[in-house]
Amino acid sequence: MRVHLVNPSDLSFGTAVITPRWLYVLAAATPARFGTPTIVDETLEPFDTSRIVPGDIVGIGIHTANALRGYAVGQAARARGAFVVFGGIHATLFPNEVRAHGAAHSVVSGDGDLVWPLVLADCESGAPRPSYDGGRIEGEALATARWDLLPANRYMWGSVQTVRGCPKHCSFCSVWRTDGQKPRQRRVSDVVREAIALRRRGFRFVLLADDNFYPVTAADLAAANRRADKARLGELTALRRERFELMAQLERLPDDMVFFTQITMEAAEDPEFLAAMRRARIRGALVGVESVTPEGLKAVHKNFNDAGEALVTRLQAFRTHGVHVLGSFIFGLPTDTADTFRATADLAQRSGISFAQFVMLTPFPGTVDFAKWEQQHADGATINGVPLTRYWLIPPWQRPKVYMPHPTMAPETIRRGTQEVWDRFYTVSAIWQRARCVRSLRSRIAFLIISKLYRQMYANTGIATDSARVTKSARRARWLAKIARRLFIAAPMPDLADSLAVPEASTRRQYARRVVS
Ligand code: B12
Ligand code: SF4
Repeated sequence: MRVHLVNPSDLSFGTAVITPRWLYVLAAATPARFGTPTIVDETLEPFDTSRIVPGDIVGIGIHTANALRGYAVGQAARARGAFVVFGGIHATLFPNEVRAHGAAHSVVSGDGDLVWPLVLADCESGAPRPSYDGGRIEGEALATARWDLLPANRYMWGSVQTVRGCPKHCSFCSVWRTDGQKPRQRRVSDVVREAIALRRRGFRFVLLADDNFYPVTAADLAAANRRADKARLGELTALRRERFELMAQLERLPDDMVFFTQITMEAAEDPEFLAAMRRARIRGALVGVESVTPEGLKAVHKNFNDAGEALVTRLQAFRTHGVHVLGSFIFGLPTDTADTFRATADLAQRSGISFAQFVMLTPFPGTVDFAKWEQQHADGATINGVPLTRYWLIPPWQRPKVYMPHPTMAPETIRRGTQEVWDRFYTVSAIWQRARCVRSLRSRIAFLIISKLYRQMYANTGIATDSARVTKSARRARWLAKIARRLFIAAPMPDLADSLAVPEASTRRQYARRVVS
């Protein structure tokens, strides 16, 4: 009885940028008696189902974008006599669909870390249950990934989660609903131990795969401080203190290590936090800018962001503190007009951000936007018999690119406008100008290659929908990735000591003297 863990993907590049974390977390949660799981990341190569023998267990993790491929894997695995178990955000949201389309014996909702051994034991005894609730477990219980199972020379960046959950409630995002609004921070020493394990294998770059690295803002603390009951203030201060503790420990790691995270723009108002990020070598952060206008921000329930010139100032604050910003912008908001594309491109260019992504508003299940959109389409519009409200079940090449009806713009106008902004932001001359943020010629060339790779892999605006274009685009991305890998991977440090992960209490005291006010 072998355990296979499969990360589904329609496209396989042979190489990938970031390690899919859930595979290595579930591998860690697999009890030793089941042997070492076979890990299959289809972004590298397709799953060879002939390796399955009857009685094996196939665990498949899906989000909305790869659900359909996951279902095909599930059906193939069941046909070969395996127990098929699904988990991940999409399985959590649509367990019945997963059973119907993915041939699942079992669907696990929520966090898999603690429930996975139980699922395996039930499969072993031949009686898996249809559903398991993994719940939202505390930060300390989140498993430490098994990086010893990583294949050599395939990925460029490791991924380590430091906190799960986000207190905000953006209308286009499902995280606060699935992972919850309470930040669940992992033990600092667990996080650092993972970073050490990755550096031992030559990984210098690590994505802190968090929902929001800055869950307690300066404004939250000030508001809690105004309350007569100081209990909340105590809780928030402790959470903040742990963030600083973590950053103080990251600072002690080999100084060629670089981290990247996701954060809200509010961190720009917190120079103490930004300074700690810089010391910890958190050199980059994805910041959800979303819209450059106040109306747009209101539409996505993101009033805590700034617009216009105040936005430029906030974004520049990151840069001043040595944190490169990957700005994330959304097009197709009801308040957008034909001018929004140009205004956004201009602002992105002059705000000092290093990278940007421009996504088209997509109703992801589990979000406020999805619920509204689903109601609007309750009339039953279909594509090849599949309801539009279940668009992820439509094969990718037939899927529309824009779903949300816009009051003034046609879908093609939004798609084309978005594509043009990507093209404009990533011309060689624009990238070269931005590359001045790094010093040496080598670093500037690296910046150019990374920018082009990013553009190639993530500008998913629908232009590359026919298979010839997809193949060409994949070939180019693979070629760029080969060059980029050399920039990211360093000589392994097998002797790096675990003792770099200092037990929390000691740093907490040092830190308390130094930082928290
Ligand atoms: C890191 C990340 C990325 C990285 C992924 C890198 C990589 N190779 O993994 C990058 C930046 C590339 C990325 C891209 C995108 N992402 Co993303 N990403 C994340 C993020 C922040 C963390 C994911 C992670 O590693 N979590 C840590 C692991 C351990 O947690 P987990 O995956 O949830 O797994 C746990 C459980 O779900 C469960 N589980 C998972 N699988 C399985 C399987 C089995 C069998 C079992 C039992 C349990 C189980 O157990 C695990 C351990 O507890 C999540 C936010 C989030 N909260 O998930 C968004 C998130 C997954 N991304 C999202 C989106 C929308 C995207 C993009 C579409 C964005 C875009 N517009 O381009 C693209 C899609 C790329 C693609 N085509 O696949 C959405 C997905 C929404 C949805 N309904 O599907 C999320 C939830 C963020 C959000 N704001 O809503 N992303
Ligand atoms: S978009 Fe970011 S800030 Fe908003 S709820 Fe999601 S994770 Fe939190």
